[in-house]
Amino acid sequence: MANLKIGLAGNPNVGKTTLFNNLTGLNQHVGNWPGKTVAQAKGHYKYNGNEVEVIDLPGNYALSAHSIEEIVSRDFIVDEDSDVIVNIIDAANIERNLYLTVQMMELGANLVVALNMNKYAQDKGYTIDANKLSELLGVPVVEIEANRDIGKEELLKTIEHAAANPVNTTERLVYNNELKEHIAELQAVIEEDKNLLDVPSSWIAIKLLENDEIIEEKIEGSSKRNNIVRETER
Ligand SMILES: Nc1nc2c(ncn2[C@@H]2O[C@H](COP(=O)(O)OP(=O)(O)O)[C@@H](O)[C@H]2O)c(=O)[nH]1
Ligand SMILES: [Mg+2]
Repeated sequence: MANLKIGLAGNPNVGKTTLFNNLTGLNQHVGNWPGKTVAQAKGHYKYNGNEVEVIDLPGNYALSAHSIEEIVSRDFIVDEDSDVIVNIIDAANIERNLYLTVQMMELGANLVVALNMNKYAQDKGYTIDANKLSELLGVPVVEIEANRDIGKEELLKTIEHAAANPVNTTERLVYNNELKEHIAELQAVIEEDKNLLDVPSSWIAIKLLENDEIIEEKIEGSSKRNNIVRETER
């Protein structure tokens, strides 16, 4: 029986499955997500006496629930009692990749960032300061090459440490005071409808301020919709 559970998350084509194969080797099997037509690859590895279950999440650019893959990934982060989400980032496309990272932080995911494709990024003229990135995000950042064993031991150690020392990443996000107040007030109104709270109210509030259509639709069905819309537009 696994005593730790981790998810591999990131944009498409960043090396999630390569890392999954590297970590789990032949100890893996593919099925479907319960009730979904999306393939789910699960595997496990042993490290330092821990049996770690690994789930290769679908590739996403966002987590708004615009596709079944986004819903699967979001639900995994929100509902499954995973210990760590390993966010694989393509170092050559860091800006685009960090959009998803911030979304996972909005959901409070206990993140470890695995910076992949570093060689490729360097060839393109980028140098990424992993320490600085870690400082800015408030989560560990490990440089890896998923198709070789580079950074693997460090990653395994960091995952183990993060599992034992979870970080509430939502608290690491810094908004300016005015926005923070607006989010808090909007959260209070959202929380009046308990039916909405299958995801964190802070996340719903942020999505509403981004005019996210899926979340707006969700609010349409709420008994508190008028108050919520008024507070959003204030
Ligand atoms: N150069 C390089 N290529 C990699 C690395 N990791 C993965 N790739 C390649 O990137 C492509 C996408 O990898 P894949 O694991 O399928 O990405 P996923 O969509 O995130 O699961 C494949 O062609 C991999 O061989 C790496 O560390 N370095
Ligand atoms: Mg893949």
